Amino acid sequence: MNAPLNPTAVRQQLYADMSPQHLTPLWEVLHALVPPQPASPCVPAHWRYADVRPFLMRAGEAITAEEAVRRVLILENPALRGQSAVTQSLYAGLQLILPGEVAPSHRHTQSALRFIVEGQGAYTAVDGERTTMHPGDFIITPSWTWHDHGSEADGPVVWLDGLDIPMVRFFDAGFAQNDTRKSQVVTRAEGTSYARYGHNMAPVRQDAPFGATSPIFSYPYERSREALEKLERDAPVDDWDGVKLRYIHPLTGGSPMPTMATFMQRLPPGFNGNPWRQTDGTVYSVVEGHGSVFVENAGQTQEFAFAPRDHFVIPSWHTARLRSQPGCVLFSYSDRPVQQALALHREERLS
Ligand code: 1HN
Repeated sequence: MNAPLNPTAVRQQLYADMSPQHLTPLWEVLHALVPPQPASPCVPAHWRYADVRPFLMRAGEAITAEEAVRRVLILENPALRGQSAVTQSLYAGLQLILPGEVAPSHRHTQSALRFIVEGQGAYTAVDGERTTMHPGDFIITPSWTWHDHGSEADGPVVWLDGLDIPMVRFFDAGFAQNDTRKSQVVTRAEGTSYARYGHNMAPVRQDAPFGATSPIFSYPYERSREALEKLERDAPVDDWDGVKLRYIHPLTGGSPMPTMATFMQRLPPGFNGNPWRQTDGTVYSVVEGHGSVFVENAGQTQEFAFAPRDHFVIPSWHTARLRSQPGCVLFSYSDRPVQQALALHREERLS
């Protein structure tokens, strides 16, 4: 007579026998597949500029921009090492260009944003138009547009690159090409796009030249700063965000890129914000001032005390709050437009 059947043994035998057919029982993984709420594998992380900058400068001695194609130190989420990802959907890196260097022209379907962190006088060229970089400027490279960078500055220029690389990889939808030219031929005067699209006006007979991506390549910090300062003085301050605005595609009012939303906010002096959580994991670049972000997940709270040019990431559905004694300015980006298009985005404001 056979021994009585033990259900665990029966199941283990079933799994082992069907495994060669690439079959797996759902009931063993169901809970992890549809968690009651987001359970991001990402962790909160903080990159102090004082710690990162020496490595950027060493990279500047170790390799030229041209050899590297893009001389970038990737900000990898500590829980996603090796994946070139700061969240599950987003990439972040700090790029260095030195006087006289060129980062050669290429194009890809991944969209990129540049947020200028240090130095000025470098340029990026997009579709034949150059834009000079200044700290705090937010610059766009639309999907599938030729772009190269160069520097006629007298010192190092560093910017944050934000790309949708993990998202495009997820969809297996990426294409890329190198240009035959090192630098693009300039075909339009600097500032043309901003004059056309950056003044609450638009051409009378012309469609959006980059479709879903904003035709404004560069959103100057001067303008954003001015708006936030005025609102901080003259309008109510939000208890969660301080004074916060989103950047827009001027012809649609939507996000400047189809895959990424960008924001700039000012926390007034003495700001002690309420906590919130949202499904879009968000990367921050500290523009001015000092402060702290408190990030809580599963009962654990971490504090990151930040300074200008620092970067930090708040993963999906982690509860966060911001505090600043002297006041500060923060730039941030996330995959919110994608989540909104898919009707997945959720935000909860707590008190
Ligand atoms: C890229 O093209 C740039 O153009 C920066 O500056 C970072 C990371 C991965 C793939 C392409 C750039 C990038 C990148």
